[in-house]
Amino acid sequence: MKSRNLGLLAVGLLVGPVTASAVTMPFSHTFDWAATAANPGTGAPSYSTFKDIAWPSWTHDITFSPPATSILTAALDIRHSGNGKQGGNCTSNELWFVQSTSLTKIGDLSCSAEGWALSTLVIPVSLFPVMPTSAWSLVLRLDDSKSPKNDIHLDYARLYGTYDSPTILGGASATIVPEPGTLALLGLGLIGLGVTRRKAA
Ligand SMILES: [Ca+2]
Ligand SMILES: [Ca+2]
Repeated sequence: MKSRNLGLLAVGLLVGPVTASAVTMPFSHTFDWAATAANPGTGAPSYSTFKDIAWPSWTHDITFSPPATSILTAALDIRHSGNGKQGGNCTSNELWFVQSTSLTKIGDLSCSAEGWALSTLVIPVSLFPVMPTSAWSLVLRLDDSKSPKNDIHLDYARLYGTYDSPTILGGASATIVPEPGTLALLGLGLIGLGVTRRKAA
C-alpha cells in the first residue's frame, strides 16, 4: 500500500469512532382512554368501554429529542379488564396488532375477565422503522373477533423503550478522549503524509 493511502486510512480510522459513537436515550408515550373522566378521590381507573366486537384502535406518537438514529428496544403496557373468558378458561384473548402497510400480530392480552390487569408486550425488532426523522407514529389495534360477546375496558397504553442518538447531538458526552491505539494510528497517518510530501518534493 502506498504511504499516501496508508495516511488517509489512518485518518479515516481516527474519524470513524467519533461519528459512530452514540448515546442510549429513553422514550415513552401514554395513550390514556377517558383521561378527563371524573373519578375524584376514588383512585379508580378512567377507562373506555368497547362493547362486543369493537376493534379499538389508537396511535402512539413519539418525538425523539435528541433525534434518533435507530430504535433499540420497545414494549407496550396496556391496562385492561373484561378480556375474554370461556367456561372459566381464558381461551379467547383479544389479539394485538400493529397497523402499517399490513397487520402484524404482536401478542395476546392476558386474561382480565375478573378485574383489571396489566399486560406487557414486547414490540418485535422487525417492526422498528428506519429513523431518518425525529418522530415515530405507531398505530395499534385490538382484534376483538375472538371474544365477540365480551366487552373490554381500556384504561391506558404506554409505549416505551430506548433508542440510539448521535453523541455529538446528545451533548452529554461531547468530550471524546482518543484511545492510545487511535493516537498511534494518527501518528502513523501523519508519518505517511510526511513521507508522501517528501517524495513529492
Ligand atoms: Ca369483545
Ligand atoms: Ca384512562
